Amino acid sequence: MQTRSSSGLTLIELTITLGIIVILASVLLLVMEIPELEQKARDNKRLSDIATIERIINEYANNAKSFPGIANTTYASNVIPDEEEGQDILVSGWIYADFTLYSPTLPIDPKNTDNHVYSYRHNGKAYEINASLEYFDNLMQEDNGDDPALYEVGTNLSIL
Ligand SMILES: [Ca+2]
Repeated sequence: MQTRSSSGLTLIELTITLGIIVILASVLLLVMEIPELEQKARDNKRLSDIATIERIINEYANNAKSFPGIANTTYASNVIPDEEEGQDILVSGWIYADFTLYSPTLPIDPKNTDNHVYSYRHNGKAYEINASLEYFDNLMQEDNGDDPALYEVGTNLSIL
């Protein structure tokens, strides 16, 4: 016959109860971390996309001897530019240029809303690309750009 402890629980029952509490606590912690993990994942994609866009712009500029897009025009990844009349070029993404030699697509922000877009502008001499990060605030503050709320890369970070 099994003897009961003074509290009414056997050691096995106590162990199982503690085990269940530990599992529930772990699941709760994991669920609480999911939004943060998703923000991190989107930011990692943004950092990789911006590096890709920078590569495409540099390859285009090296070949064409001019930066892609119309000078002093801001392009955003949530707006596809119209192919303008009289200009017979294939617009292959959100920057008004033909990138087919350099990339099949031009990356867009994983959210691609007004608050989270990639943007690009050049002035004929230099260019800047921006992204809005959700998690890595330090990268936006330490990129030497003029806006601490944007992740800025390029050859002149005061164009945008
Ligand atoms: Ca800037």
